[in-house]
Amino acid sequence: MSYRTLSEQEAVEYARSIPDLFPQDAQLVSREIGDGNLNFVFRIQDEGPSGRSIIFKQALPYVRVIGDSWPLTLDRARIESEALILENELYPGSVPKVYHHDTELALIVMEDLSEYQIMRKGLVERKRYPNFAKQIGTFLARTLFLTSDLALSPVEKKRKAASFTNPELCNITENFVFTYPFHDDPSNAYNPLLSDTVQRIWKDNVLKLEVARLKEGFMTRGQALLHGDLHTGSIMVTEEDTKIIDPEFAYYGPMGFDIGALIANLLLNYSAHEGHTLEPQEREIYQAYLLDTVVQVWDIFEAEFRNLWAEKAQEPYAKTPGYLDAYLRDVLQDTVGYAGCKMMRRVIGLAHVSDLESIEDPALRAKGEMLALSIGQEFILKRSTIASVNDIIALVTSSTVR
Ligand code: SR1
Ligand code: MG
Repeated sequence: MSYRTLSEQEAVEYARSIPDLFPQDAQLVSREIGDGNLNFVFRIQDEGPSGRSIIFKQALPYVRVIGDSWPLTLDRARIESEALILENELYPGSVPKVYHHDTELALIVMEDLSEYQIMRKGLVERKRYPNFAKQIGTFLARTLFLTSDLALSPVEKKRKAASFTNPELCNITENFVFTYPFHDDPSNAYNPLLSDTVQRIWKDNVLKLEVARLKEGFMTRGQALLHGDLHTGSIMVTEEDTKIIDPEFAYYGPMGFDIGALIANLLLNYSAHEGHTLEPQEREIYQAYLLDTVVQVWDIFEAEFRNLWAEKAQEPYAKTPGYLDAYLRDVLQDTVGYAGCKMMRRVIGLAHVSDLESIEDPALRAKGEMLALSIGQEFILKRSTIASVNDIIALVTSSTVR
């Protein structure tokens, strides 16, 4: 079948055609539930006794949030399905199961995680996830280490990098994360109360030089297979479990980009709490929980990465004294720099986050947004001074609105 976007009814017919997915007498209903920037997402459910449900994710040939003026490759569905399958091999159970992939229709049929919640929504409701740091820290260590030159032969790694070449999705990140928010671009959309601050950022050539260096790293440093868009909207959680979804931006890039994306989004929630109407004590307690989560994520990532290095490193220099420490320090400093860019783009650029957008009063929202911009700038400018995760926390807590 050549490419066409599926209607809800066509999605049902397609689901019936996949062997063993539903019982023969299933009473299937389908609903388009996608609220992301790029794709269609259908939930297809048997209203009969099995009660079974699955997810269809279909890529559109353009950026959904922009429209057909920004065409976008359908190959991202292949990349996403191959990344999910590989991530499940590297850390079983960390991603939804893939049941079927149709290259022509750019369609992935996968496990429905309806008992899970998008983590961003949970954080806006100030929920806590006791196992999250352990699970995501392990996911990061395993997926990054095990796809890098540290664990694979150089030939195998380059073959993987070639099959995950993802130019059009990288181009979105290059523009919407690294370029447009730092220039007066028509795609930007920021709170008018931030106007003076944003104008100052656009004129800050010291900051822009550092963003240019970080962008260059994103474009040229193929260290490991990244998820590529690891914000808290790409993570689904229950109180016990974590699943990572949506790796359509996967490509070979700098490890710190994934860890930085995650930390940025925890800190966007932290910043948003400056603007939410709350008892000061309640705010402080939740912000402390978020900072503690950042520390735990890094600590678990580092501990797992060190274990993997000791057990599985193939690189001949792996036993050279000082190499592991130097490697991790570079990843940490990249993490901080990329976290800074990711925080700033969500305030100035096209794509915002509900952590901040759920604050209705623009003046209160500006408090959170200003803090996010302040932390972001500190991270970008001071990343080379960072030697431990506690240094990151010190930069956050010393950041004030400026
Ligand atoms: C123009 S698309 C904006 C963003 O949506 C995705 O989730 C990525 O973060 C992308 O940058
Ligand atoms: Mg996504």
